[in-house]
Amino acid sequence: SIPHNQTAAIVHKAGGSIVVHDDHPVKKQSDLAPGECLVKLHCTGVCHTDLHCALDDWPLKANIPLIGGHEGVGEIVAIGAHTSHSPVKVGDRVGIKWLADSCLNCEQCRKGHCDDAKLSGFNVDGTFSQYVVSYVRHVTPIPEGFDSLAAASILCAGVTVYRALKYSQTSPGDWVVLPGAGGGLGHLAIQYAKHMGLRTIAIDSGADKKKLCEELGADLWIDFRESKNIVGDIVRATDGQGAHSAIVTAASASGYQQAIEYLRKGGTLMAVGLPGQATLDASIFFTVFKSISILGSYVGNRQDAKEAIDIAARGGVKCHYAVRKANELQDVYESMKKGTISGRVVVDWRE
Ligand code: 8ID
Ligand code: ZN
Repeated sequence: SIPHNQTAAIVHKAGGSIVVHDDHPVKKQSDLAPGECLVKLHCTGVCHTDLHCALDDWPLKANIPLIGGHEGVGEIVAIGAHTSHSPVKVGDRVGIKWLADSCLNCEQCRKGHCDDAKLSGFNVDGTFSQYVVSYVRHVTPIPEGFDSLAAASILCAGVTVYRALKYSQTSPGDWVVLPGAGGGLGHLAIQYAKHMGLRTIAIDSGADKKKLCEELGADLWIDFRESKNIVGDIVRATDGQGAHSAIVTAASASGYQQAIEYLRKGGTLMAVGLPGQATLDASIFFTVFKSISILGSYVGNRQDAKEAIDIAARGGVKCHYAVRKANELQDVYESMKKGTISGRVVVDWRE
């Protein structure tokens, strides 16, 4: 049966720390609107986006008080009365993504960029709680046999880098540079890139991330704190031509520097990491002269999610994660600020 109260991790003021409460109300089944479902979460990944929202360092503002989290996996325990044509049913295991719901009516929505989007852990409560209200049209079914802890971070980190690689204008055998390669998004980018037949140059810092990137099959590792000449290192590794694409998942502006220099002619910069205040500093001359494409890439659509999940469920990509408890979330944020987390952290709600 569904309890009245639950554990939830809440940020009460912008820039404040996460506080865990045991008495947060669970929405009653009778209060669910048509199209809404209640999901009992198994677990949730922790994305750097959650940290940006808690720190309030973006130009767009999250709802405060905030329940963050947008990489949830759990079981549907209730569906709102009068929900018609639901693609899912009670008992189904589903994933919760950043895009929680969209209007399906506006021009931007038809094109995949709804103006009235509900975003998990941003303007609607996210997955840092034992139960979350979600939407039957947008939850992502998780294939049988695909472990919840392993699936969680595919729902944001995986989908996002899969989509960015898909639109990176590369072909099998091409070189892709991955600044941020040792983080949550980046370590999955190495694997999806390999899966697509690309050759990878992983850029990040520290012995742990180096080990992880090399184990995941990065063709070249560059420590951005140690290298004297990142552009030179990349150009040398790519037959003097430069890389075909860069997928920047660094959470800082520094990860974007030099990309125009180390891309070859016709290369593509995919902007993914979201420092809130920085601007892109690119040489206009060389962007034109080298016919460089600069593209922003924002999560992925429901089809991208299905494709990214299917590849991971078949074992083509594996999230490297450490399991932590809800009351450790503030610690996790401190480590994320320092950049000391290799891969992902997943909070297990079943413990
Ligand atoms: O839809 C989107 N575009 C989307 C989706 C999900 C997340 C964007 N994001 C954004 C997040 O908001 C965040 O800004 O992507 C960024 C990375 O998220 P993450 O992978 O969850 O963060 P992380 O695990 O902390 O990894 C970031 C890595 O970047 C490295 C760090 O060492 C860390 O491993 N890094 C930094 I900071 N500066 C670097 C640099 N100059 C760098 N790596 C290379 N060069
Ligand atoms: Zn995310």
